[in-house]
Amino acid sequence: MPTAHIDTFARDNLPPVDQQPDFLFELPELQFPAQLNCATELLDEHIQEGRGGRWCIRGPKDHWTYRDLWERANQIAHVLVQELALVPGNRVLLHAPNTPMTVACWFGIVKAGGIVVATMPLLRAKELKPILEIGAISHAFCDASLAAELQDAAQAVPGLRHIMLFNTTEDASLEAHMAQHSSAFSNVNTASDDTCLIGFTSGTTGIPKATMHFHRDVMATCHCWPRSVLKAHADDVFIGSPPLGFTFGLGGLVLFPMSLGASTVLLEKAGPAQLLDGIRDYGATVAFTAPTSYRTLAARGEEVRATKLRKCVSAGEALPAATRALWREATGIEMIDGIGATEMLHIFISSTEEDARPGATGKVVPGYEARIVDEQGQTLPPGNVGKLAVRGPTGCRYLNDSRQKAYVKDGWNITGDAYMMDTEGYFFYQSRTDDMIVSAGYNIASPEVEEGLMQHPAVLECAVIGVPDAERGQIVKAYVVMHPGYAANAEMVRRLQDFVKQAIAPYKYPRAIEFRESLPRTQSGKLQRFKLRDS
Ligand code: 3UK
Repeated sequence: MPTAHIDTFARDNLPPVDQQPDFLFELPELQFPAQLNCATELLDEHIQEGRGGRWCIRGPKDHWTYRDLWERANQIAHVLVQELALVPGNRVLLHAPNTPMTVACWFGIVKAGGIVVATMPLLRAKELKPILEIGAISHAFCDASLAAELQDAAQAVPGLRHIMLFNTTEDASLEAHMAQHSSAFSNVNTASDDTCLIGFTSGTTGIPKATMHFHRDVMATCHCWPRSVLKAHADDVFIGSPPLGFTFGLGGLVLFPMSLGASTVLLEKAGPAQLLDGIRDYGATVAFTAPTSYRTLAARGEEVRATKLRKCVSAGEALPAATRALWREATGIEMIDGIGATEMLHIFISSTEEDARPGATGKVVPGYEARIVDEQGQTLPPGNVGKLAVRGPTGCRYLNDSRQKAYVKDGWNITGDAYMMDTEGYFFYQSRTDDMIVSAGYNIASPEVEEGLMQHPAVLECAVIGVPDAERGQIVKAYVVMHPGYAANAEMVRRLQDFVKQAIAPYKYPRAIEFRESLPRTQSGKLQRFKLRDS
């Protein structure tokens, strides 16, 4: 296929063909042409078809139409090509909170044939440095408020030639440069299998893994889950908390609304309280956030009921049945749960509100296939717990990484999750395969114990791990954050233990319970059980 990349780094570092997953393109909407630039599809098309005057992105400071975004993205593409000597295929770091300008940079980079590497805003120099190195990043756009950490990281990375700051009044700002350029730009005619984004995996230990995604992958995610499960429309207003450096946020807050011609609300700070304010103030109808955020917001159900919110998507972590029920009772809204992964770009198992089953993530999203396999990769019959294996139009391509062989086996993506599929094709999350606790010979999945605890009114959040024990190998230990107003004492420990014994098989109860003020989480909101293990 005719690549437009002059800098062939991404293509040169793709996993060998025999280590890549199978890709499925059976659906009619997945017939991609040889040349495809996803920025043209998601942005320019709206202008050409007369929708330029519709709202596209709103935030506390800016309200932009599709045309406003298009003009700014075009100017940014000119700055990259004419002033910063970007050639197609170069990697551009995007280090900024969720703002309209961040999205303009995203599209400017993609229009110019560059590869976006978007990062979590709170990353420190120490975490940015390996990203700069692994991605061989040549350019960076950075919100001025986050410049110090990036500049610090860049000192030891000579390959990073240009850092341009925005959201500042300095003369050298990106905005000042943009003002010198035309608001029209002719998008680079990339191949549908040219890489346009590299997503770094969030939050676990060790060296970050860089996942490569093509222009066609971006469009495939827009054509699959949003159409068959989310079913939003052009008049919906999207909102949510995940950062754009996390593909959950990029899809839910930018790609999906734009693929529909809908509008999106970007909040720089999106804790539960700010999210509720945003939902109310902007009339948001579709929300994307993590299970704990819904759990906290459920306490303000009456206020949520008074808004226009109608669709609530939960992903990133397992959604406990208790949280689904709590949210429905508090707000009247049935949640849409979905499992996605950075390697897969977005959600591949999920279900609509009508098909939701408590405790199940859902069914496989049309366009994807999923099965449960044993250690040898053999398919297990329904009702058995095993490893989740998936394939579809998107899949794992680590950038020059030996861990590719662990994620992709026989063409299937092995997500690292233990799941069970029932006879109707519903998939039930058990745990991460490495979060299985083995106590006195029993397999105990951490989330199951957490779910049992969470049904107790005193428990705001909790995390369960296995800790070494001379007699049992491991015992179940729970870290619990209490709702305000409950006493964290020995009596409460006993009460919680008794409660869990009533809720699930008694042998799974937490033999140890420790109270905490908060739990360690990644910037994408995921519980870091390994940090508790090491503590
Ligand atoms: C876990 C879930 C149970 C699961 C993501 C939606 O989370 C995303 O990507 P990550 O690479 O993590 C992937 C892993 O997270 N997980 C995610 N969603 C669920 N477990 N139920 C869920 N609903 O262990 C998975 O392997 O950070 C989520 C869209 C895009 C994403 N990147």
